Amino acid sequence: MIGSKTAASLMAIAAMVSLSSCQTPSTTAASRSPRVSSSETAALSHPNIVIILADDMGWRDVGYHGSEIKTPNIDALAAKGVILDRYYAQPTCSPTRSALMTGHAPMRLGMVQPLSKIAPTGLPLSEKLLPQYLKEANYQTVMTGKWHLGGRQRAYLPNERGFDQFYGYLNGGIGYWDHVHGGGLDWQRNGKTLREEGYSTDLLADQAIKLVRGRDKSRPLMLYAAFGAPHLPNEAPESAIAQYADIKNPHRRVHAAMVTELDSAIGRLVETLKSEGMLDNTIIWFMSDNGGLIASPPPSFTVLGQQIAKMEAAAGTKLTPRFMEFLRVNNTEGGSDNMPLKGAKATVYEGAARVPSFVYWQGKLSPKTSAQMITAQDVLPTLLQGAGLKVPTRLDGRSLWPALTKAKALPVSDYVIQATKGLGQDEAYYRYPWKLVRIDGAPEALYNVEQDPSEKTDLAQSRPELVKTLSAALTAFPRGPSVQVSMKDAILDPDFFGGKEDRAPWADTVLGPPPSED
Ligand SMILES: [Ca+2]
Repeated sequence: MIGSKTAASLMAIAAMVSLSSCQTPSTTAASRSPRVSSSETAALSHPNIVIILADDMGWRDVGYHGSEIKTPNIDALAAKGVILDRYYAQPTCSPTRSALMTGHAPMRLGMVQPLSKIAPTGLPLSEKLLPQYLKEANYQTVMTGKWHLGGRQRAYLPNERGFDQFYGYLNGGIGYWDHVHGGGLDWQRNGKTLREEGYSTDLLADQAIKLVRGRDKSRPLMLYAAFGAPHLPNEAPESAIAQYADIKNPHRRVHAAMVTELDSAIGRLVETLKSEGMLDNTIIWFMSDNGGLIASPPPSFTVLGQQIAKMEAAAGTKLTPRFMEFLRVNNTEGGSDNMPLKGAKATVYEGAARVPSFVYWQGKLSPKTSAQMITAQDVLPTLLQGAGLKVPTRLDGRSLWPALTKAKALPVSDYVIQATKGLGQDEAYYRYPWKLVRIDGAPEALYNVEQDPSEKTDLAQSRPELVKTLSAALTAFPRGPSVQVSMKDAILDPDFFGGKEDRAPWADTVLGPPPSED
């Protein structure tokens, strides 16, 4: 078998992409509905839950982390909420989404890399997902945005996994205007392909707002707003890009515009929650799904040649020009900024996993910055406790809700991350504040990420016993069978984000019985 490790490396090198283009915006503001009294929602048995997920937003992509990017809506909400200064996602999309939805470590589930569009399965069907827990408590469960947990069989789709409503796309990334992923239109509502005009960030916000306004007011609402920004391709309205004319790097300039568009969308959504009288009974959790993508320094021709030869040998096929273009885009067009953290998306350094996040609940959570380490696998149990629901036992994550409500540090589960930026499977193991970094071919490194957030000082030589302990724990960590495709398949049909359609829409090629009529 071609090493899933090497397949993984390509998928992750590849985890992103498309050709940059700048087009005109098409923003449609949804019409306002009459104000609803706050007593209406306060009468609900449990609070509403809104998860706002950004895609590939780096540490210094938000204003409140000192970015040059303007995010006034995000900043205002963060300032009134509990800023999670040590929130950790996974280094790439599908692993983080797996942890969010299940409360389990993605490695246990075999979800260790971004899922290819041609992967036949996805997040194991044996898992119970967050919306399924919430439906048991009479929640309405709606999702807008990017799924990326399985899109080839109906049983893996959001509508089959606990969401009453789904509007968005199944795969890793789409063009912001063409809504295409890997040669197929990837835009749908509840399994039915949609051909809509518009900038995806705006469309997703419009739909989230519509679902909030149209909710059943007698039941609590769970909204999973999984925005696609600021993931590649770098595409934003000209008017948004014009705000950043002073940013010289063209990729950073468009990236900044994409983030500001996302911020505006979040502002509109929060304003809707406010006008609907929901804010005092709604937990809002904002987070990025992984660290930012940054441009890699170009390798020398010698190194590049060696890397290509190694990939081709591992995959058993030549790299195609199309795949080379895919690698070029992913390695050169990232416009994020993770400083002062080391590394970026698809590495196992802090810049890949430590991301912006905060929880806001008007009148219930006092504004503060929390130093509590909290991870993507803790979100499910933490939210369930916050909503007054039973917290399942035997999850990898644990509820850290008391750390949000009180100034109290709680122990966090050991945390494993994995990524495939190189040609092997890189991994890191956190036993906070310690972090063991294992990168294929190199000696294991040890960092104290509390004291050394930039991972400058490798303490492995001075703490050999600790290295041994953490290394054994990492080796012993349960590993589910990978659900990823082979490296050869990934090379022959790369996951371009945006571009021309060369096949049927993804929603039309899902295997299984058709969805019932709305
Ligand atoms: Ca992502």
